[in-house]
Amino acid sequence: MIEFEQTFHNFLMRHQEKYNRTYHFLILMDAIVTAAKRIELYYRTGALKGNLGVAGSINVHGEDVMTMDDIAHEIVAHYLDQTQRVIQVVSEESEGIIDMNKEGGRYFVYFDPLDGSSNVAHGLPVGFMFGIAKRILEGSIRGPEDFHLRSGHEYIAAGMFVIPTGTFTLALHEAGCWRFHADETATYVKPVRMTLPEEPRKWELSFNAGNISAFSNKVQKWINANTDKYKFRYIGALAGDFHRLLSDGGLFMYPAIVNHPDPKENRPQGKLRLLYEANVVSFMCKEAGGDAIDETGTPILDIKPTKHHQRTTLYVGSKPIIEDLSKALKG
Ligand code: AHM
Ligand code: MG
Repeated sequence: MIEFEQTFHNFLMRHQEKYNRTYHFLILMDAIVTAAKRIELYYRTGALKGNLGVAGSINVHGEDVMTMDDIAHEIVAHYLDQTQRVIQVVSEESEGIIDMNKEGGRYFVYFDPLDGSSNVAHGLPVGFMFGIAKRILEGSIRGPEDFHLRSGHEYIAAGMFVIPTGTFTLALHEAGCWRFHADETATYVKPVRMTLPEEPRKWELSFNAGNISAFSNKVQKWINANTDKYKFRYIGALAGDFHRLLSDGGLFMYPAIVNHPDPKENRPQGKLRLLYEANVVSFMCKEAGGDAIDETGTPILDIKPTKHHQRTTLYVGSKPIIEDLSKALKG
């Protein structure tokens, strides 16, 4: 007998039916998966075709190089627009908010089409990360759609592809965090529910250790008191680092840079972007039983964005570590 794995598409269809929802979300997710596969294809052959260079350089065919970031952005924006289900998107690679179907669309999509840019030149893991929020539908107590930027707790789903590994993880509002793998036909299959392990044996710490002396004194103190307890891992691409964390537990952080020897290099708001980086992993982490805060101890998902490319500090991972850090940061 042939053994069939459940496909992502079937998983999602059953999810929508179980919760009495429409198929519009299936159409949206189909576009996102199609875009991810196409980005993966470009990424795998990028070094050969000269697509992993910097903008302004010339590839092996003597053509101007479009950076992988631009290619990835164009792919995602194309497939999302085609669905006619998307109201607006915010992409890390576009300065402005991009309007799509403002009248008839149902979803807002916030995405970073190729996160982890320092890995690109090496062909090492990068991420395509996205968060999805929904239109205020007619009859809602909140009244008509006001196109405000959603906080993370208003997302209905968030996910990431770790490229080029063929893994896809999606969290659905109050319905868990699920991982899929691409099979031989490039179909995402075999849903596995991801729950952060309670047992601290495998917990890992993940942050750019080269920045330690530039962190605040409170953060440095916490690090000094805690690093010996855990293993340390850092891929340098949030999707890759967070992918490990979902299986092994622990903490990923990108603290504020406040003590840099060159004050111009300080980043008191942190480096990562709220809408399509921090919110995405924080939403997924919550669905996997974890938590996320910023450096003031505010839950990441509660932050009300005021700018679409807003940055935030980020501490995301196993609940006991986040609780401990929260005390240390507020103390
Ligand atoms: P990017 O959007 O320019 O790629 O920056 C985001 C990335 C994250 O994926 C990663 O966690 C972090 O920046 C790494 O930064 P650093 O090189 O400072 O450690
Ligand atoms: Mg990014």
